[in-house]
Order: sequence, then structure tokens, then C-alpha cells
Amino acid sequence: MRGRVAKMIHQKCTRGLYPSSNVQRFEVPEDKVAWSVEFPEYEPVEFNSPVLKGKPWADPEIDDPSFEPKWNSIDGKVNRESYTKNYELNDIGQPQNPIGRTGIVGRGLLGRWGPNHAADPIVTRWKRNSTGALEIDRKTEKPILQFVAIERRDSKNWAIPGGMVDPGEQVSETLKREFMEEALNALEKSAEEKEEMEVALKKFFDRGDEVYRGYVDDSRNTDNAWMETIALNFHDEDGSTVGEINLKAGDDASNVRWMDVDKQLNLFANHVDFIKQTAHKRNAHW
Ligand code: RP5
Repeated sequence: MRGRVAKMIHQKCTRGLYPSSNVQRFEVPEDKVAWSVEFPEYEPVEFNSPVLKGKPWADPEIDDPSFEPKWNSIDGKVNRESYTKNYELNDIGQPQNPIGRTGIVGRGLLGRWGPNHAADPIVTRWKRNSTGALEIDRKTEKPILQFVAIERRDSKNWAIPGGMVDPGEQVSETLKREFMEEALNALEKSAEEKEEMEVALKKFFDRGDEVYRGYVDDSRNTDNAWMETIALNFHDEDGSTVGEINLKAGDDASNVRWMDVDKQLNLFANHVDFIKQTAHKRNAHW
């Protein structure tokens, strides 16, 4: 999987404005993305968002004497390993993006130098008509899958309701927690309601199929900080459990809904690749 992942990505972070800023990326032509290709004109600006200052979830500045990260390792509670390969450090000791140039140096909006680990829960059910029968696509003659999509509050893009793995947190926990926060508005529920939700979802989230593990083509990536994720598919075959749950957007999501899976989907980062893998795995319409 590793080689294929490296090839298909880096399309959303090589030109244009860096998100939530006026900072322009140095344009990187496709054939100059790889570090192994000479690009003497390359002079990207540095951007470290002020929102990172003093945040408990963010690393200190790279030259902070108290900062002694263990690169390419599990560093205490922080996973600094990359799913792609061992990344290198540049001549001032910053991790180097394993895929290549992004037109910007520093951390941008990302908390960690190097890999920033996320998890993406792909919750699916079959699309059904009013009688409960499966809806079949006329062209591909395959049943249509639906997944729970959220609209991100930051970019307004539709996306899988994923989120960052907290320090020391198990990925299986992140997957459930992010789904509950973004697609079920768990942060605004009472302790009792949350407990009920946990019980109802526990079994469902116990069994997931991994569809992706690797680098994410996220518009926040920089030459020294980037997103990586594990995406798991949780499928409700007869639509009787999560397929019937009451969705409500919360936390970083401004909207939530069941979305039909189709190759025309336009989603945040390279989430469409994860959905495509899911459709193939379930032998669904694509
Ligand atoms: C993407 O950003 C991941 O695939 C995941 O969906 C998301 C995590 O970042 P936040 O939603 O926490 O901003 O790269």
C-alpha cells in the first residue's frame, strides 16, 4: 500500500493560500514535489499559526531547549512515527515531509512537528427506498452505499467525521469519540445521555474494517508537519442500529447527513479515496 499511497497524493497542498491565513504557498510543480529533484529557486515562506502558542496539544518551537522529541518513535504519549517511512530531518533539525515539498515551511496550523495522527470512522449503511428495499444504481447495477458525512466548520467541505488522536489515546477510542462528538453532538449531551450512547455504539464500533492507513493530502500540510490517518469502515448491514440513529452535528461540524457514495463526491483532503476503497470492499456502486 505504501508506494501507491505516496504516488496518488500531494495535490491539495502545493499551491494557493494556506488555510485560515493570507500566506501564499510557493508554487510547486508536480515534477518538483520530490525532494530528490533539484529545485534551486524553491524559497517557501515560513508560517507557524499564532493559535498554536501555549496550546497543550501543540509542540513547543523547534529550537525550544526544553523540547527533546524522539523522532520516528513513540515519544512518551505522542506517536511521532510515520506510516509512510522513516522521515528525515533537515539541516535545522525539522522533520521533512516524506512525500515532498508543499510550498510552505514551519508547522502552519498543525500542532505537531512531523506526523499529526488522526483517525477517520467511515460509518455506512445501504440506501433503501420507502419499502425498505435496497436502491440499485441503474448503470453499475450495484447497491448504493451511504456514509455519515459532516460539513467541516473550518473549510465548509464535506468530510468523514475524523479527528486527532489524543496523546496516549487508542485509535479505536478516537474513532468512536470523534463520531460521537461530530455526528451525534455528544459534547452537549448530559453524562447519562452520553453513557447511553456509549452503550448503544460499543458493539457497533468493536468491529471495523481498515480501509486506509497513511499520509493524508490535507491542505494544512507543510514541509515540516503533515496529517496521517487510519480510516476504518463500520458497516450497518441491515440498517437497524446506527443506520437509524438520530444524527446531530456538533463540535467542529456544522452539519451532518447520510451521503450517497458515488465517484462524483467532492470531499475534504483525499477522503474520497477512503470512500472509494470502502465502496470496493462492500461491492457497492461507485
Ligand atoms: C484529516 O483531518 C483527517 O483525515 C481527519 O479527517 C481530519 C482530522 O483533523 P481535524 O478534523 O481534527 O481538524 O487530515
